[in-house]
Amino acid sequence: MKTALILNGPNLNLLGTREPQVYGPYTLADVQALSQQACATHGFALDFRQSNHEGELVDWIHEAGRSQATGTLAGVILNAGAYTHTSIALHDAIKGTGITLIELHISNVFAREAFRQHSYISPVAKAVMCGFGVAGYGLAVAALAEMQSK
Ligand code: CA2
Repeated sequence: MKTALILNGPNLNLLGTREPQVYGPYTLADVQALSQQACATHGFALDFRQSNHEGELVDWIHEAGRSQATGTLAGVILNAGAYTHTSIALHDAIKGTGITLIELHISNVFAREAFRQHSYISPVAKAVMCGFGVAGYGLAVAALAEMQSK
């Protein structure tokens, strides 16, 4: 069974505590539970992580590159949070490892402030999803399953 690695960046541990009009009422634990259900449906093991530290996210992408090389990884779903809009380090890590990666955002970043409308992740992602609320996590797992047969 291959693993879907879901990585969450800064402040996503605060989900459900503020800004429900933007991100919904759900906590990150709720998101993990729905991701677990989607992974069970699609035959993946789930590895679900969150970090507020850019370097830790970079290290996890390197780890994903090694797992992809050994054939144990289905791919990565990354909500890089605000690092999406700032991190050349994450861009370089994704490009350098060549991992299959879906960029995910809970909100529609294109309907928000101008600074959220540029992503350093999109050019090195296989696909980009945003604006589906936390349901996007389940949809991204389904998309990862679809990509396996390609
Ligand atoms: O829409 C998304 O998923 C984002 O990646 C969320 C990031 C934001 O910086 C991106 O532009 C879009 C922010 C996550 C922080 O979420 C919070 C939730 C509740 C309270 C405080 C922060």
